[in-house]
Parts: sequence; structure tokens; C-alpha cells
Amino acid sequence: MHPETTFPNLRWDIFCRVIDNFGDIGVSWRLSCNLAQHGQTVRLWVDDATALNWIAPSGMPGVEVRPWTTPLGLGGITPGDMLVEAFGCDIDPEFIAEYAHSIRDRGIKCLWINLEYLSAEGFVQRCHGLPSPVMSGPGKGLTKHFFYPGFTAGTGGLLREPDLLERQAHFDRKIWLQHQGLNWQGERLVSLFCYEPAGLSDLLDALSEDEQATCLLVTPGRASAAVQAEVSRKMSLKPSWNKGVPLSFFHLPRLSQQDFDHLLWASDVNFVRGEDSLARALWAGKPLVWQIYPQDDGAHGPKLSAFLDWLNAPASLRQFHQRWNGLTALQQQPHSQEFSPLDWQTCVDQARVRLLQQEDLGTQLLQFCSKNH
Ligand code: TRH
Repeated sequence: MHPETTFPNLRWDIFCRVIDNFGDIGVSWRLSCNLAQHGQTVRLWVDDATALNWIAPSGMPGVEVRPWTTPLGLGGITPGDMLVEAFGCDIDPEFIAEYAHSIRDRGIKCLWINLEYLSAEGFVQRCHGLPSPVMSGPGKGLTKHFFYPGFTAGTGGLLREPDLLERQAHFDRKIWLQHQGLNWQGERLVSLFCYEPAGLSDLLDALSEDEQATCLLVTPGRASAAVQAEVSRKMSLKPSWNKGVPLSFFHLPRLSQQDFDHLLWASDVNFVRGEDSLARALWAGKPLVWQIYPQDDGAHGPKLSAFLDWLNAPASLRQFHQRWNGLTALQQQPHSQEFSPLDWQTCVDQARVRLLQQEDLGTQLLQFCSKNH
């Protein structure tokens, strides 16, 4: 750990409710670790910590995970200096009352952050940092602040550990792959972390017909189930499918968050989903395809377009995303013409350079606190 800047040691209470999938806990855990790397003391309250068994099997010094039960049951715990509600989760009135009491007693300012979802849409710059006075309940009179992660200056940035570049520089993919039990023969490596993408069938066909051999590194759970179902379907329709073996599959176990990063660094192309893995794929710096978390009201369409605009994605990458996410008719174009990762490298390289010029989210949060404390 090599903290770049020193901030006063503050005590943080971060609240996370696991709604679905692993993004809520994944981001909250990464933020907690990041703050601990900056010398902060963090209590992470989470209603379902199951995923931390594999995301963070070794824990992290400076981060204490506490069960967010109902009722909360403070049991003599004094709230810390900073309060973070991840993704607009509602913190128990009991805790807010204690927090309000404690900061008034200590004569310190309220720093209550609402950490929002990641988006490249224009509203992020407008809303980042805005205050939101609390008008009722035990927190009446306090002020929350919206904190928006983002890709541009004027947003909260992306989480990036102080030692990320150093770790990447020392990473040896051959050794890492060996540790995973993969006897890599130089095939193109494509990682797959997804839900049930509309374009999966076409991707598998494209890879199975490609001159270049590919090994698909499939993450467990929904991605693995989707691949298995699709491969069985193809084999039952056409037993000779993929018989020349240009496409092989390696089904991974659940990896720690650190090893998930390694997977992205080891691969030549990364298929990611949700929020945290997208940010990590950008840091990995390889051609990437994002399956955005689908929303019932269709809000994911404009959100995806905003991201592709920011990325300066070439037309083939845009088309691939539309189809991968089921946002265009699959019949429009043969998929094999679109899967052209070599054409997608430059925009990712340039995006990574832009991101590295910005302050990371943890540092920005600490600066925000120092300014307002
Ligand atoms: O799991 P997700 O689809 O989470 C989503 C998104 O966050 C979305 O924005 C949110 O609204 C929805 O959940 C409810 O994808 P995401 O965000 O990439 O989170 C996955 C986390 O799991 C990430 O921190 C990486 C981690 N992970 C591992 O640590 N090991 C693994 O083996 C795998 C596959 C993932």
C-alpha cells in the first residue's frame, strides 16, 4: 500500500443494502478498502455479507464488516465522523439519531454522503456534490451530499487504488493463468462476465468460426449458465458445431475481487457487466464490451449511449454493444463482422489516459470531506 496523500484519520460508517447481483457489495467493499488504504477506519454495514466470503476472503486491515440487521441494534456503538449511504439505501433512523447527537456533542460538521450509481450521462456533472438538506426525521437540520462517480472532470471519478499501476506493472499473466489451472497455449483469451446477453449465440458462432483460436474464460453463475445453455442448444441443433476446436471454454470458480482484476488483466478482451467490473475493465485497458444492467423503464439505453460517446467508441464497437445488449434487431448484421477487438483498443487506451489524469474517487471523497469538515 502506498498512499499518495495523507488525510486525517477519520472513522467512516458505510451502509450497503444488497439488492441484486454483486455490484452493491462489490463497490462498497472496494470503497471501504480504498479508504483504509488512505489510513481511514471503516465500518461497513451490510445486510447480506455472503458474497464477501469470496470477494474478500482475507478481509482488509482497517475495515470492519458489521451485519446490518433490522432492527440495527447499536449495542453501545458510537457513530463515526463520516456517514455514507451507498446507492440511496435508507439508514435506520436509530443510527441517524445517534449520529446527529454525536456530531453535535463533538462540535463537528455533518458529513453524510449519498454515493450514487456510475453513469456518463450529463446530469452527473450537474448533480455531483449537491447538498440535500434533511427536512424531517431524526436527521432534521443535517445536510446530505450527493456524490456521483463518473468519467469526467467535475464528477467523483472512479475508484482506483494507490498501488494499481504498480500492481499491473508486476503482473505476470502466464503465472496467474497457471495458478488457475489453465494450460495456456497462446490462444486469444476472452473473459466473460455477463447476465444473459442477447448477442451471446452470435458471439459463440463468430469465435467458433474464427481463424484465431480463442479460450473463453467464463465466470461462474449467470455467465456460465448462459454459455452452457447456448452451447447445448447449438450442439443439439448441429452436433458438428465448434468441432475444429477453435473455441475452448474454461469455467472459472468464484474469484476474489483482486483475482477478478487479474482475470481482466490476463485477458485480451473483457466482457463485463453492471458497474464495478466496467470500471475495472477500463483500468485493465483491454478492448471491452459492457452488458449494462437492464432497467424496466429502458433507462439503460441512453446510459449505454452516453458511455459509448464518452469512450469515443468506433462504429463497430457501438453496433456490437447494441446487439450484445439486445438494443437492436439481431438479424441486422452478421456478428462475425462486428467482433473486431483490434479496432477497439485505441479508444480504451485513450480513455484510460484521460481517467488517469483525474483524481480517483477515494481521494476526491477525502478531499471533499477535508473541505467540508
Ligand atoms: O454483479 P453486477 O451485475 O452488479 C450490478 C451492478 O452493480 C448494477 O449497477 C446494479 O444496479 C446491480 O448490480 C444491482 O456487476 P458489477 O457491478 O460489476 O459487480 C460485480 C462484482 O463482483 C465486482 O466487484 C467484481 C466482483 N467479482 C468478484 O470479485 N469475483 C468474481 O469471480 C466475479 C465474477 C465478480
